[in-house]
Amino acid sequence: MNHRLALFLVVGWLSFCCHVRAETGAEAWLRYSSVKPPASSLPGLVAAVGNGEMVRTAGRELVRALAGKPANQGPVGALPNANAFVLGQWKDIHPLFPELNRSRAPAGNGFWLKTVRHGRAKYWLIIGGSDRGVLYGTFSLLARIAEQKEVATLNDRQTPSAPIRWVSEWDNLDGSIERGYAGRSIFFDNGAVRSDLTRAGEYARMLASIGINGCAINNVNASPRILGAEFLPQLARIADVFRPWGVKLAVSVDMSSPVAVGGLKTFDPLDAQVAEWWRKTVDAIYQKIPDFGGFVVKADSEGRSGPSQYGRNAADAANVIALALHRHGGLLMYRAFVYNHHLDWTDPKADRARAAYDYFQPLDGKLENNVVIQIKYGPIDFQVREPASPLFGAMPNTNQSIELQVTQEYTGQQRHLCFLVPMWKEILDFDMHVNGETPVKKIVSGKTWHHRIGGYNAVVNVGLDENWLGHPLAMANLYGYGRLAWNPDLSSETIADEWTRLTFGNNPQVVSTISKMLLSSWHIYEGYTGPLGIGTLTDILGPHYGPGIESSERNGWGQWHRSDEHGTGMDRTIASGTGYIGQYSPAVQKLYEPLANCPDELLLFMHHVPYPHILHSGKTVIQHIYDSHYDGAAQAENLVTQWESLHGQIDEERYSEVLKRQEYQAGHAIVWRDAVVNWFHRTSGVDDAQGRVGHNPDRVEAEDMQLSGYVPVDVTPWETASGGKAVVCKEGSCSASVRFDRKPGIYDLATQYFDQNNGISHYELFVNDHLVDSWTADDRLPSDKMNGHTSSRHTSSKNLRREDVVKIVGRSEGGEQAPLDYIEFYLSGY
Ligand code: GCV
Repeated sequence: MNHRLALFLVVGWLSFCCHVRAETGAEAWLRYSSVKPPASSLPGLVAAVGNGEMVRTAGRELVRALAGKPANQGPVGALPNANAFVLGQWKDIHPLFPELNRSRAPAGNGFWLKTVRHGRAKYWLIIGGSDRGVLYGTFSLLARIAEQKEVATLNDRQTPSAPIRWVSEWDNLDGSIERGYAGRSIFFDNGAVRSDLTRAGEYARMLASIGINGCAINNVNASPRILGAEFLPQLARIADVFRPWGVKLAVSVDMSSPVAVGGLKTFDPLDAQVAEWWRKTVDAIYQKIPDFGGFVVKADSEGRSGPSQYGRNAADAANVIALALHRHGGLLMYRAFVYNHHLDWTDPKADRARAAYDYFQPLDGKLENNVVIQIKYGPIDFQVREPASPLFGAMPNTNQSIELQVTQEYTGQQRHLCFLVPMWKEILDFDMHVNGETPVKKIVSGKTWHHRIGGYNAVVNVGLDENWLGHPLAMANLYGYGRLAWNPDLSSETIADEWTRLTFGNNPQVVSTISKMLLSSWHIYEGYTGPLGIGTLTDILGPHYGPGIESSERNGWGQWHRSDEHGTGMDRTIASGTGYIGQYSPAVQKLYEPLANCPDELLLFMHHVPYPHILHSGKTVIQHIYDSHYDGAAQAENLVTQWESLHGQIDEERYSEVLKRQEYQAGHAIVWRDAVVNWFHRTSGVDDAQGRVGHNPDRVEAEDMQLSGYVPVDVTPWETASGGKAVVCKEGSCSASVRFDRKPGIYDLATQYFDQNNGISHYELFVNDHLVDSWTADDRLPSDKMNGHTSSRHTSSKNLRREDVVKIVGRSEGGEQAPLDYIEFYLSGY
């Protein structure tokens, strides 16, 4: 026989069924824990046909998943005469199975899962259009088994929706990660590639399992050193651990590299020496890394160098690099995130949202055919709600890809649960109406305008934390991203269900509870952070985490919402505003331009309206702002209850890890709620129809308590502390006390304090001088000040009687002064 056929005998799998191990989250959705007794009806033989590295990887993965050790490994002459998995490329498999002769080959990186019978033997065929297809088919079959779906009879063909399915990591060479929330880089440390790349290999496996085929490993704010000659062998080591999993290595490059590492005097893209430098540099890369994927470029953006320095444009810049890559089949992903961050706030026509279209649309048709314009899903910057970028509909002669963000920069930084798949789907399904029915997913796949390339790139920013992204449930976003890039027609419900089964098992209560939590979480987060398309009302000038309502205003960054005493929202209309809406096709203009048509959820993105403006929902804008924040915070609290209902049904490790984060989120949602509603109340002067804003009958301000050592201080911005004030303990140990004067009963006593990252504080709660609870504020929240990033909540439960003295004692270490904001008493069960 012509083809190499390696046979693996899976031994010992049944004995693995009940093995209990600590769940760290490191295995993500590849736990294979439910690949068990249906196993008995599945074969114990794996036959890999062909010589490809990825086919061998796939064979090993099957054996690993089935919890067996490979035995009798090695070349054999013929198919086993017993039930077996048989995997390989179409060209290698179909000669072995004459009955397939009249069938179509799977396309490209697609696969075909098919069961066939030969005499007494039954074969589970995993047929790839390519080596990668075999790998993807194998993971798909394993997922089916793990989700306890029918696998006895298979006939499933799948083809990826788009050729580019990449991830990007914003890792710096020193090992830090821009907008990373799960530890340090798995690739770099101390200016070099890590010596131990085990995690990088594991990451590639995880990416392959969801069909990802490229990974740009370094920050788009790129260090030119990445292209230095001494770095190349190090990059090659990463490519080596990616290769078995079909993940191509890519890097982000800085436009000034010809000067910074090439020693040239210019990086003018039209200079012949510069072109030559890119050609030589790229040739050297391909010599060491023949399957190199290409470059990602951020230029003329947020202070990065770029072609504008020489009066050139993005096409000039992209093309010179693209030509160097083209000879080797490499791609140039040029980011459309180009805007002026010194915009004039006083100019009512200035609008950052217009920037990508204004800059790139005139370049349509001027880019080499291996250039891909990489467009963030919305025209601003990964906000909790944005419309689809108008640029998707505006470059028919250009390859495009959509940029999504798995790392939750503006959506809770993996301390808040925010499953982004429903949001991404709204964008991908949005019809740009540019050429018949043209949803974004069809445009970026290349199908609308018949481009050979196009697709997806998402910023992920996994780190060295064992569970990859910090919050165990945040991994649903990475999984969901890969699944959507593979097939954007999958529903959010299907993706949530799949991920939960693979990650937590098939217990129906677990599956339905976690799916429900995931599916509701984006709207919950949107509700208490930035409703009606106003943008995430976070601290734009800081870490983009907690509330900072006014931080976006009166500066050049252009993330404005222009709220004042009269009204709120950006006027982006053609008639009276910035004209942004005019960048869409006429059909989409009709949706957004007339106030009466504009959907509520994007109203404040498109229009400036007075607070009493009535929404389609029948509520006024201001009442919606109040209600959505109270509802959102209440729902965040309810996520805790939902999670608690799973106690005992999943492993204790991940249960406690998630519980801790959900409790934190519930507390921080209150911080968000109060900051936003109080800010709008003060600004608009309109009362909450339900009387909640400004009335907190259960709350006692720290500055109103009896203080010993503690002194009151103002907090900035004022809306991030109750009453704008807190108390701090400048030296030693201080206390704040209050006499309890409410109905006796069991109370939840919530202490609101600030947990800065420049010190540690210790708190003790006493009732009548008996120590009731104590805790330490030592989290690494992203600020060294008292503000919306650091405001935190600790809840204790206690039976209280009238006249009891409740006292909090704070003691500080370092720069954090055991700050207190308020305490709140809630009768338990209410
Ligand atoms: C890597 C936002 C982020 C930056 C990021 C930039 C980008 O502005 O806050 O950290 O830079 O987007 O996407 O280039």
